[in-house]
Amino acid sequence: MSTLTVSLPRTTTAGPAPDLLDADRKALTKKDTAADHPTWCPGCGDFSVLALYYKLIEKRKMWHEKICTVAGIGCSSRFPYFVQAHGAHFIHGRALPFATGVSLSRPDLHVFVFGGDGDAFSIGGNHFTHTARKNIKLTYVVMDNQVYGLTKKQTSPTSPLGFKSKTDVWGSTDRPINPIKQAIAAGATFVARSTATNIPHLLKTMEAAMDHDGFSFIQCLSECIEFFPGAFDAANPRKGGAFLEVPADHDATDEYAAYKLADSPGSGAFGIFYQTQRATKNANEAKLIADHRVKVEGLADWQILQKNFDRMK
Ligand SMILES: Cc1ncc(C[n+]2csc(CCOP(=O)(O)OP(=O)(O)O)c2C)c(N)n1
Ligand code: SF4
Ligand SMILES: [Mg+2]
Repeated sequence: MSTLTVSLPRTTTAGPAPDLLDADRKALTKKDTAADHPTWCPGCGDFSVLALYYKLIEKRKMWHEKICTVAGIGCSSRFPYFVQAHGAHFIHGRALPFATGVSLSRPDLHVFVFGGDGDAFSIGGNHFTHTARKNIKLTYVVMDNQVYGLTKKQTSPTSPLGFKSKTDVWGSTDRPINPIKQAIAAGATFVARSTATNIPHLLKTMEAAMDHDGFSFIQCLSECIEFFPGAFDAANPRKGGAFLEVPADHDATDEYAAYKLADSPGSGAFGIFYQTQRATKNANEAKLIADHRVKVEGLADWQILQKNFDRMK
């Protein structure tokens, strides 16, 4: 079990003067948002995802005090350490409930969660389902390398059949999950796939995800060069593979069409499979609170509590 680490941004030259309007502030560059030197293996796919997060912060002019970067445990989940902004490196598989609390209590923040396939779909599988169905406003990028990297090669829920690892020395016999189908079935309102090897595609997908009002999920293929090299060569033109985009005529509002498209073999297609609008829990809760405030207007906090206790008698 890992301990919670919360990071706060250091003061930077790009920090706002108290009377400066957002429009007058200079976009944060990589220099302002990069923290510790990433400790990933040279060639790990996770480097690209981090570089694009810096880019996204700069391009979309997000400010330190408006970003929250959350992760669980794993190589990919080291992410918040490398970002100079508010964030937390939380318990294995529990990044989503932590981020849910942040998102519900601070609607003014951009909440991003990064993690691995084990973190998301094994130990954190239940939280993935419930965060999706509740439609919490946040962006979840799962850096899927189809293996447990940090703990040095165990089978993960996305490892292919026959994958040899420390937990399956003769090859995995368990059918892997399909994260896109899982997300659609759980009720996610934005479901996309991208890859760390296609920079423009991943940046575009991250932008679309952060603009979505609800739970946005990206399955981002990210190669573990150490324990599953070559896993995504079939989708990488530089390695002789083919990068297939979601067909232009795909109707992303059609849940069944999205599910069917996600059923394609191998790494499948890349792009937005499904996107719909449904009230977020953030909006539903905000309305509940506002409606209740009207009923208790003029009362002190202790009087509201007293009323509640009286009702329970
Ligand atoms: C409660 C708990 N159980 C198990 C572990 C050990 N553990 C740490 S990371 C990890 C899996 C990481 O795999 P993944 O989420 O795919 O991330 P990757 O390292 O591949 O990026 C496991 C099993 C832990 N830290 N805490
Ligand atoms: S073990 Fe794999 S996932 Fe972890 S840093 Fe190295 S290449 Fe990346
Ligand atoms: Mg992994």
